Amino acid sequence: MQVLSRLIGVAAGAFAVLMGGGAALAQIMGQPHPKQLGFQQAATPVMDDIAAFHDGLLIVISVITVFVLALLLICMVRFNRRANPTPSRTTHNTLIEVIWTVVPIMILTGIAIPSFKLLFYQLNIPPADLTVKATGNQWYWNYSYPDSKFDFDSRMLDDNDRPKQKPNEPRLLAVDNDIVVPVNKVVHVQVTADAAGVIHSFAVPSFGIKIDAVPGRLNETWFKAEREGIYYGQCSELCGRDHAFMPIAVRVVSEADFAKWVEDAKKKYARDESAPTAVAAVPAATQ
Ligand SMILES: [Cu+2]
Repeated sequence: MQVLSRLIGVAAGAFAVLMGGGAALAQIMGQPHPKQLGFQQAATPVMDDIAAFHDGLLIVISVITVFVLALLLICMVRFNRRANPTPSRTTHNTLIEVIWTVVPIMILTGIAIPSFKLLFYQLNIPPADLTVKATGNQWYWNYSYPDSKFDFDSRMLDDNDRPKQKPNEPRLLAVDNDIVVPVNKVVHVQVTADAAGVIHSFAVPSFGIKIDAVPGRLNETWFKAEREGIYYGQCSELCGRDHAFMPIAVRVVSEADFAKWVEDAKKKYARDESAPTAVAAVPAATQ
């Protein structure tokens, strides 16, 4: 299954390159495709494991469903009133009862062990190479790089701006300022929401991350993107009017490109420390 979805992903990517002809288009890895089956192509080890676990469960579910269906059909055909006019009065069979208790327990345990392993893998954050803080606002994201001391807003490009600024990027997913991270590095993501705002959710499907952004609370997750490219996600908590229009775009670049971007970003997003902040300038009563 996973191999198949990989092949479909690669084929779709190749098709996109042929049709679009742009290098920038080939870079777009994490987005939905028309007629997509299954998950978006995995870009992190966590998402690889989620996809493998999902595919394994699909096999278990299918076998159980076929087995139960077969039992039902046998009952319907062999034990209906016409085929079996005088039913047996059997009520208990110890061996069968033990089997139908023990086998499901074994199946559930077999599912639970890899499931917990995967949960711990997701939740135990390895030593981080980089920290990014994502703050959900109504209705855009703000990303802060505490190591480099800058932050910036990231807003969706509308139908006027996108064709001008990022024509190769998908509608409703392209943003003005991407999160930029280095490839093959552990990125620690702190997630919260504007204190006066509502709950959002930071989710990037091809990274296998989805975590609530709650006002007054700092949640955290991590990812290690293993391939360069642009990966999209969306706010995944119904957060109000423009919930559908606060996408997330993560650009995974080489380490050298990341260092260059950080230097540029420090200048581009520099703040005048002496200036009053926007929050302080607006009286609370007007909000
Ligand atoms: Cu939201």
